[in-house]
Amino acid sequence: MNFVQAAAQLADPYRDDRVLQSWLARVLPDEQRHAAEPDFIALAQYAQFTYARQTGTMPSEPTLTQWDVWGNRVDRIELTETWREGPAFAAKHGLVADGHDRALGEFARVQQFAKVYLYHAASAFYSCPLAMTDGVATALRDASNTALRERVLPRLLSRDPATFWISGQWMTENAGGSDVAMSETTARRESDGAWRLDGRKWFTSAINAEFALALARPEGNPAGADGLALFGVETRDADGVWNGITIDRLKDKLGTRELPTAEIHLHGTCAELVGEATHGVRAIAPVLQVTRLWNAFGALSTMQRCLALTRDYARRRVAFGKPLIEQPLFADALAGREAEAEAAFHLATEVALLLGRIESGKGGAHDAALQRLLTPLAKLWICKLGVGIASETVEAFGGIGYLQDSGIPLLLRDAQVFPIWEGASNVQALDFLRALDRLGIDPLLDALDGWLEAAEGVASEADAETIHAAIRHADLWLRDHVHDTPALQAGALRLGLTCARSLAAALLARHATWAQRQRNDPESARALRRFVAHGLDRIIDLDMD
Ligand code: MFK
Repeated sequence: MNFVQAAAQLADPYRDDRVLQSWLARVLPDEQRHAAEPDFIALAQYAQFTYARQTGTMPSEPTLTQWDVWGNRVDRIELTETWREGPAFAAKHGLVADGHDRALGEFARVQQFAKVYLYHAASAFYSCPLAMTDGVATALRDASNTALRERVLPRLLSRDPATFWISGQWMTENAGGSDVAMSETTARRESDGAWRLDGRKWFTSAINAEFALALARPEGNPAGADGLALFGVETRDADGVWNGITIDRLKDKLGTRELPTAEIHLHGTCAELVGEATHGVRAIAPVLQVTRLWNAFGALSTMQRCLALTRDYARRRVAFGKPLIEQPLFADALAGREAEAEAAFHLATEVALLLGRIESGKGGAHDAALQRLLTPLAKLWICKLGVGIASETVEAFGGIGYLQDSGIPLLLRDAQVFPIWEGASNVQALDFLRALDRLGIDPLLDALDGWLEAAEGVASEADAETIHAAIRHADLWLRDHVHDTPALQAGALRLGLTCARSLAAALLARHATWAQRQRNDPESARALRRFVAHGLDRIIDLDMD
């Protein structure tokens, strides 16, 4: 009888996730956690259900039918099963609504992002339009076009599948993925005051959205970012007829293949100004602040899935006389990845906590500065880490991990979008410089000191000193290069990675101290030691003369 390897099973992503459980116990008040728990459990069950459903099969993909049999242009999209389930599931479990629910107070974002973390890996990237919907809702909250706001916002925040809308964000054009100021789409005002958009949008996700925010340049406005304006577009009328939109094709992507990302043309598309007829990039920035945090949580969710599957497989797979998990080298490498993911978790969750504090009115200027500085750091480091861990997961599964129907390659192909989606890592690094220019590094230094103070007694003095030394180096490097823009920009990624890792280490140290003292749990402290040993400082002083 030939040997057949038992397949890896997915452990309960809620109950069996030590890192999530420990963080929720520290941060979310008991009463609120109790109220949210049925949703957390339902999300975890859905993750296990979809994992079992997809095992051994290749996921289906959306299809575009441009013409009907009579020759009418219809541009009809057929969605996959998980995507058809998406709207009802997301609305019912408040994946967008929670973040904006004032009744949840300062922990609205904590609760929401705990759900995002549980849902993303199960969602076949339905999390993408939810991220956009959340970002667009955030931008619309302050829109001066009250009629638009009052019509659209309740739909984006609806918990009722019958009224829930998802939104897209149409920024990217052929000329500008990163350099959005190059956008070519134009906006003209009709004699009756209505706005019409003409142009081509090059990466619209998801094209089945009912609403979108789009950048376009009103006729007569100057070139550059300030000459763009932000418009709201309802994509179809009540009969499902497209609003002057034709879908040229669906993108043939490396991953995220269940997500219908389209190239479209706008032909006199009816649109409404969100606010003023200029400064569209400034107006869309709040969308980016939110969607970039979703990116980080998507990467965390992917890492959690990768690590959970690897752990399970390593218990089942025997090689050289014992399970892989008992092989010192395998166990060491896995613990290293877990430590990285745990530190990343505490960075992203701190941003979610800060966002909720600010939006609920509980956070002050220091929180706002910290949230602005940490968001690009979380996006750039955690999204890159997600690719690394997904790649290591393929390797951990060996030959099976390289086979499509194991489902493991999908994790890697999907993860590769994180460092690209909503601004590549270089854009994040430069955005970090933009934020530093306005706010300085002091909010980060002060926060790090506070977190390490809270960690005294559990984080070793040597680890605390390594963390301090890395951030001091970042501070000194910044001062040395402050008047040398090319050098500053050339080193921005290294600076960003150094700051992200140091701050994450300090946050992990703070949490490890709480876990040790309140739960007698030494695991986070062990993770901290490993994480610090991997090295925090990524700045290399290069003499570029
Ligand atoms: C899920 C899978 C999806 C399917 C596959 C997807 C594949 C990828 C598809 C894509 O195309 S993803 C790429 C999406 N594109 C981006 O994320 C944009 C990347 N570029 C940037 O983020 C630039 O930094 C940005 C366009 C936002 C600004 O660059 P500019 O043109 O140099 O503008 P500028 O003058 O620096 O900033 C304009 C204003 O916005 C300033 O405010 P003021 O007018 O008050 O001075 C900035 O402070 C503000 N701003 C910019 N970034 C901000 C911000 N404010 C807050 N937070 C930020 N992050």
